[in-house]
Amino acid sequence: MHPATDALIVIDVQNDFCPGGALAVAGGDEIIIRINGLMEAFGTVVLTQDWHPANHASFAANHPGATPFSLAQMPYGPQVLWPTHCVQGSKGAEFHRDLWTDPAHLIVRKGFRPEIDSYSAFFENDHSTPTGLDGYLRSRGITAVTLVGLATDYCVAYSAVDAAGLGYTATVLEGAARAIDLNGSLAEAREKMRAAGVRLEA
Ligand code: VGL
Ligand code: ZN
Repeated sequence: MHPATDALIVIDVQNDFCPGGALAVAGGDEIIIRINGLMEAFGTVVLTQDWHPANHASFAANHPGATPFSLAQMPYGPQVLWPTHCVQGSKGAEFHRDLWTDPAHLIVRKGFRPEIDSYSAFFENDHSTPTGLDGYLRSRGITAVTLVGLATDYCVAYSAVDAAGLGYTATVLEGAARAIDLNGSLAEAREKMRAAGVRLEA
């Protein structure tokens, strides 16, 4: 059992990020058994859910002529244009059926504003609009977070870097996460996490 000051944050274990989904991450479903087991060892468990409206600006389909996985310039910086995924209320946005959701104390939905994406569980992609998770954890006396889920190089990494920047001890369990790895994004994300002081463990 981890101390009461530690929280487990399970990032985006949703159908669309698992095999067969719209933005499938290789082996995305392999991590679920381990994540379920981890939940029992933490006094605070938070799940996040990527939750986009159909007109979301991160979808290539909403940029005429753009192909999925190309880059667009947004007011807040470069943004990868993704295949349409995790549309609010769709099957793809649901948690994978094997993920244990009963122990979750809080479910954070993110990416619901049409004009801005949110990889991190703490801040949207402008790096300044808060999701409220920091306030929740802080007011419960949490000082350390362990992050797992999908995808290692996007939502997990962004969340971990923000957690470290906010002063939490942040650990990513890489064996309980899987990456998209688009154009070297995994190596880049690991470098950014290390530089931010995130602990990378197996
Ligand atoms: C994610 C790309 C787009 C993630 C979410 O959960 O890592 N990646 N939306
Ligand atoms: Zn998304």
